[in-house]
Order: sequence, then structure tokens, then C-alpha cells
Amino acid sequence: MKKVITYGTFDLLHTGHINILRRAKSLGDYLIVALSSDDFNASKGKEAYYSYEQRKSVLEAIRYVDEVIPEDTWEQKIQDVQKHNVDVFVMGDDWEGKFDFLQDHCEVVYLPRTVGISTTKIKTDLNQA
Ligand code: C2G
Repeated sequence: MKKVITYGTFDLLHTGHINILRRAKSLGDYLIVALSSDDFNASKGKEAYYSYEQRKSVLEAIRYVDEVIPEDTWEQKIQDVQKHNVDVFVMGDDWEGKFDFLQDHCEVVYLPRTVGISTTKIKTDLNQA
């Protein structure tokens, strides 16, 4: 079984998230999403609209997602790859190059972001509505 992992906040789920999840799953047979905890988001300077548990429930309902684990630190990725026997690490290309250190442990793939949509844009547009 070829296992894929990706990381993120996945707040206010949108087609950009769905597109990366679909493409990540297409690279293997089993997709793990390491979902940013509320505390980790705070350390990223992000405050998600939905709580970790709410975001987790949404992700678990997506056909491409096989497992959701918590992302609590920047430093857990190597341990996650080893612990879950991950073959492929996937992120959007806004992170291009940032996680190349994982190449010693698994394949590292950066996929083009979906243009024109983001959680930040949703919040901004709604504030102006
Ligand atoms: N994404 C995308 N297209 C968009 C928006 C997001 O492909 N229009 C991708 C991002 O590149 C990322 C994933 O969707 O791979 C999740 O995005 P976020 O929830 O914004 O996650 P982020 O804040 O980038 O956190 O340790 C890594 C971090 O947890 C990543």
C-alpha cells in the first residue's frame, strides 16, 4: 500500500483544498492528512474559524482522505513519515522547497496551488458583503 501524507489547516474548506487532496490521493492508495491543531495554528499566526474537531470531522467526510492525525509542531514531519510508513509527502507549491529535507525519508511532491481561492479571500469577501 502506497501511503501519502499532507499537512494543513483546512479551514473553511474550499475547492483549493479539495483539489490538493484529490491529487495527493492519486499519488498513492492511502492519504493521511496531518491537520494543524488550534494551538499550532496560533503558533503559525493563524486563527481558524472552525475548531480542530470541526475541521477534522469535515476532512474525514472527504472520499480522498483515509486518516486524519494532529499536526502540533513544525518538527514532527520526519517522525510522522517514519511512524506511518509514508511513501510520498505532498504540499501545495506555496511551500516549494521548504520541506526538501524530507527527501531522505520519502518522495517530496509540491503541487500547483488552485489559483483565485483561499480561506483568507473567503473571509475578506464576506467582510465586504
Ligand atoms: N492549497 C491549494 N490551493 C489553494 C489553497 C490551499 O493547493 N488555493 C493547499 C496549500 O498549498 C496546502 C493545503 O492546501 O498544501 C492546505 O492549505 P492551508 O490549510 O492553508 O495550510 P497551511 O497554512 O499552508 O499549513 O506544516 C505545513 C502547514 O501546516 C501548512
